[in-house]
Amino acid sequence: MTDLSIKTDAQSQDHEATDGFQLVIDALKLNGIDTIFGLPGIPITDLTRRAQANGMRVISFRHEQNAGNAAAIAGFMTRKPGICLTVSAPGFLNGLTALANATTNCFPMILISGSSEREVVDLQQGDYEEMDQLAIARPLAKAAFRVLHAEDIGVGIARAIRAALSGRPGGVYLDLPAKLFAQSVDAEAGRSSLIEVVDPAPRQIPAHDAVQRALDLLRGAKRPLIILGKGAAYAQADADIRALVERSRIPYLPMSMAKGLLPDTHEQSAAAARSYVLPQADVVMLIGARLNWLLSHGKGKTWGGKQAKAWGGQRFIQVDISPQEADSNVRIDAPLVGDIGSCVAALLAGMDASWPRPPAQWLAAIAERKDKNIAKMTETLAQNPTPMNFHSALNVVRDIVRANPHAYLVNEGANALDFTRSIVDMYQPRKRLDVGTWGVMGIGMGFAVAAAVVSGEPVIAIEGDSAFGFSGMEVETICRYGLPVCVVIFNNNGVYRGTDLNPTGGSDPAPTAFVKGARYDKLMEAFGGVGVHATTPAQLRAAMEDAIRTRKPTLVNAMIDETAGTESGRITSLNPASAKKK
Ligand code: OXT
Ligand code: ADP
Ligand code: MG
Repeated sequence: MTDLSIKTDAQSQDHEATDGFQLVIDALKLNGIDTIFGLPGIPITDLTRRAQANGMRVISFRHEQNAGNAAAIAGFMTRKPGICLTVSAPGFLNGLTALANATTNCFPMILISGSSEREVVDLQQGDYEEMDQLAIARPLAKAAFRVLHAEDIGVGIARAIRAALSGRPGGVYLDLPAKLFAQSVDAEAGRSSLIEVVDPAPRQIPAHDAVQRALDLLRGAKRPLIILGKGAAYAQADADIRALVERSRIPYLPMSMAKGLLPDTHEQSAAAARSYVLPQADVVMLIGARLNWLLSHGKGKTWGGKQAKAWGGQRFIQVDISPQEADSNVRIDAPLVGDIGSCVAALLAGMDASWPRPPAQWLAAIAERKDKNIAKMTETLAQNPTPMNFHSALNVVRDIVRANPHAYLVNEGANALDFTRSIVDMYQPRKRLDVGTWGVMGIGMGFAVAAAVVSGEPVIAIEGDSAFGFSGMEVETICRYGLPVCVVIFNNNGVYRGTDLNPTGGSDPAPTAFVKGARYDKLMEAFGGVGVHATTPAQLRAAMEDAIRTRKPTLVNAMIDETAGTESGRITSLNPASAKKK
């Protein structure tokens, strides 16, 4: 540790001095971090002001959870940790859900919270916003650190960056007590205490024998399948991943946030035959995807169950940076541990011109299922019922995204999520940002703000009316920063549907029902944005086209048939009541 004694105000006046506020800003900037998502207040108000004065972008939110979600998705988009800055106790807790969600999703972010004085907190003497934040954050973060002395700020930020980015990315908590910010130190000594992190996400080269094992298994497959997950999207190895899929000619299935890694219209995409390929595939190569609930844990009916056992069961290859991921749910026959860029490059190097084409029968069977499903979907999308339903509205969104493949698509809800995922094709990597591993509501406006701020591209947010409510106040933030965000609310008057009634006949509404015909568009108008009430696909199309063309903050209140949704969207089977019925 460099010896930097804390100076009194009088001493500081003698030579050039710096302080904790400045060192935090300098340490972030030195590491190429130019944006802070946060919410000001004691003790970090001046940190936000001075960061802005120092040329950083400071995006100030209305609730810390949304700032945290913005930081997390900025991390996913850029492979630099997104920074969320909050005040102590309540502000910290508001940011914590986003931190835990980032860790769960393997997104790199750093939650920096101001905190109360250690001496008072530890004796529980009732300080302003007293809370032992470090202890609370630790189990929910990949790592958690506290800095007590200004001379350690450089180390603290460096450790946080390394922890967030290296290996499996995740959320990191950095605790900065109020007193730290005002500590004054010699400017030169302060400068030299900062660390520019060298190679924060070191490549992890897979072992040669592990690559060979994976290739051998894949080569012998009769019905091979590749599953691309959001880890593959995060890795930014887009060209090699596409080359691997195309050279091997193996059908692939994109997980939700891996859509667009190859265009969804790619002939090898098996997305439209999902329920056929999962149980039928004999060798499955997972690239940056976990065998968690979204993949039915790699077992049971979705995966062929007893039927698959009869022909020897499925074999798995798993490409992942975490050595502990393999065997978490089922046996992994060929774990390939390393960063996806290096692993995919090594696999490609082992696939020469003699690589066998997957059996024609397998490809033909998939094509048949796929064509059937796509034809069915095309027929449904062509209908124009009154009132508008999810399909007729999404037919419009699908066209708009096809015409604007550079636009980001943020998506949350239940039916609003599930229908959008299967209907709206994505054409470019990392453009679809959604509820992720937890299926969490509330990511919508935070993700939309970050996507627009980080990329400058237009953002379309398709939101269930319930989902929107979790972060809806951030439309003010969208207007304040003049962001090119078009929020489309699929307003079906409630959670899943708008038709539920109170069984007692009492005056309280059913728990899932909202105010009917609510005018969310007025909320956007309140802050100077464009609000549109759309009851037909034509109105929705016009509004979305205008929003993309003008780049004005827009909210389209798209009225959807309140009877159209199903309980929990596509995951009805996870409801305890449905499980009991089975
Ligand atoms: O193969 P089959 O025949 O099966 O068909 C599949 C594909 O082959 C086919 N397909 C295609 N066909 C043709 N063409 C193309 N291109 C094509 N592509 C696919 O379509 C089907 C479906 O394909 P898919 O989607 O790939 O397959 P499937 O089987 O669905 O995949 C399984 C899963 C598990 C991978 C998938 O379903 C998935 O990713 N699911 C994620 C689900 C999820 O995360 N849901 C969100 C959580 S629900 C619930 O928890 C909610 N809450 C509670 C709550 C939460 N979450 N958070 C917090 C903080 N508090 C509370 C709440 C409050 S949702 C919710 C609000 C809901 O109300 P809203 O108003 O917001 O929303 P509405 O419902 O709209 O009212
Ligand atoms: P999905 O929900 O799309 O299936 P998951 O979040 O379950 O994706 O899985 C992502 C996986 O990707 C995690 O197991 C994580 O360890 C892994 N991962 C993330 N980044 C990399 C990387 N650069 N290289 C290798 N694996 C990675
Ligand atoms: Mg709804």
